[in-house]
Amino acid sequence: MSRASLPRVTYSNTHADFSGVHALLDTMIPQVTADLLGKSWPHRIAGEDVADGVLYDAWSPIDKRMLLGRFYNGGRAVVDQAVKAARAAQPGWAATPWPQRLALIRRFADRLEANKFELAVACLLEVGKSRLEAMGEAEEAIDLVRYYSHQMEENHGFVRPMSRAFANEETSDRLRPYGVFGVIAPFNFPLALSVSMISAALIAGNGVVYKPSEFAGLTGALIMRAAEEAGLPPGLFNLVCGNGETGLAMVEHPEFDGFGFTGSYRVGTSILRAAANGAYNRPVVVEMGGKNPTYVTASADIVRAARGVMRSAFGLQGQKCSAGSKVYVHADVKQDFLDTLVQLTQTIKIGDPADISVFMGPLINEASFRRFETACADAGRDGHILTGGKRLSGAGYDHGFYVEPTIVDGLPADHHLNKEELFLPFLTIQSFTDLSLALADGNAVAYGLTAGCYSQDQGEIEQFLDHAQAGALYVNRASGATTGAWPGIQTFCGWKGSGVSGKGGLGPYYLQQFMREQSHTIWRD
Ligand code: UN1
Repeated sequence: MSRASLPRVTYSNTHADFSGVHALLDTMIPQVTADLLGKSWPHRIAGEDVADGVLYDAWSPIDKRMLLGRFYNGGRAVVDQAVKAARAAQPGWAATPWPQRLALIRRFADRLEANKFELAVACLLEVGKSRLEAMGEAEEAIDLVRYYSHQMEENHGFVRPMSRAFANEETSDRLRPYGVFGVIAPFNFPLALSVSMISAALIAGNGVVYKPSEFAGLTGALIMRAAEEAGLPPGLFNLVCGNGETGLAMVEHPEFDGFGFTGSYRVGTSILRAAANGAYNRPVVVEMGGKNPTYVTASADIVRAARGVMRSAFGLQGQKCSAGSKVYVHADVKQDFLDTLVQLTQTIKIGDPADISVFMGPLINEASFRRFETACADAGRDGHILTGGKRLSGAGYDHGFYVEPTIVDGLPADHHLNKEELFLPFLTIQSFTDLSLALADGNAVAYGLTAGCYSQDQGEIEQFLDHAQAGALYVNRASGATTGAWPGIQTFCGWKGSGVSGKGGLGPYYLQQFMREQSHTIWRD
């Protein structure tokens, strides 16, 4: 089968035949390991390598002896150089008619597509994603660029004629780029979330300085390479690697006109505050965490509910802001649901994600592993661990951060494990008899990203859709209770602590956030 005729992996087409994709991955995984790992990756500024800063080694969470690559922790001087390069290139880009900009951006999507197996394998090795999570993400990144490009076109470049106050007065409304955006991306979806922010900023006519997560520099460098292959003007899009200090140097630099950030609530909030510290407040397009509930009512299809909850709680080891981290189950079906869910969870294969049968790879790092240990200790003390709770050891596990998917019952409703985002394969269970009280409790968290419901009762479904306080709601989805949003299909909008602007990625109002409005009124005698 040719590459082009292989089925595309999305997060939700779980029943498709991916044997051809796996056969190609069987050859790509060793090839990418041999070709790409262990190299030094300098920053890329104005189309040039810049080897500046303290060099650090990045190791794979799959096996800490596997050197992913060497990256430079960028300091203030490098950030300054990158923002100046972007400032120099951006006016020309903004002045380029938007259809021409789109032609180049679409070449970027084509390059991502041509390299998608390499990108997915890099993501698998770097972040420890399963094969299908990694392929799904590569496909999502491609679709994001194409979807936002389509939005630009559908909105005619966001220039529209307005009403006339006088016959000889002509007014138009237009959205214009801000200038240069600093894009700070997370480790968990290093392709899709990076590309989402980068492409939206560029399509809108901005320049970009992009900092991938310090745990995802390799995928970051490959995104940069795809953009260069597409022929984006040098300096318009620059890559600066580094840790939180580098991110801080970006948000403290006065020459950025705005920021795109996806990551934790804590860091997102600090960026919102820092961005207000310059001569004036600057825009920040933020997407932050989640504590996403699923409601399983007495009328639910229990097998479907258990499958959807398992996939959303434990896919990518629970390290998604969309992960389903708490379940409210009706008391009448609680035992049946838990029996099914626990049994299904115990069949999960954990290990090296290069293995075709593995569903859960490792946690990203030691800090996550410590958080898991603390959460399990608290859960054992204050509730009952139904399954999981331990680190895996022995052959294949000792050199990575492998833990068991964990389900906990019996915690008090206001326990911190029911309220805080953990970013771990850790699911808490609460039971209810009154759906309205369950919804009120599910809403009583600082986040509002996604929520799920399993029910065969139309009244219950409507109650869920009317009252759940989250940006993406899913009903009766077997492929995922709270995860699996796709560009142009499900908008990913953070309510409350999960976002700020009330508009989300993947949807029709995202691109506009990288532009500012201007009204042109011209009097013609
Ligand atoms: C994330 O959850 O961190 O909806 C990003 C999903 C994917 C990834 C979202 N589009 O699950």
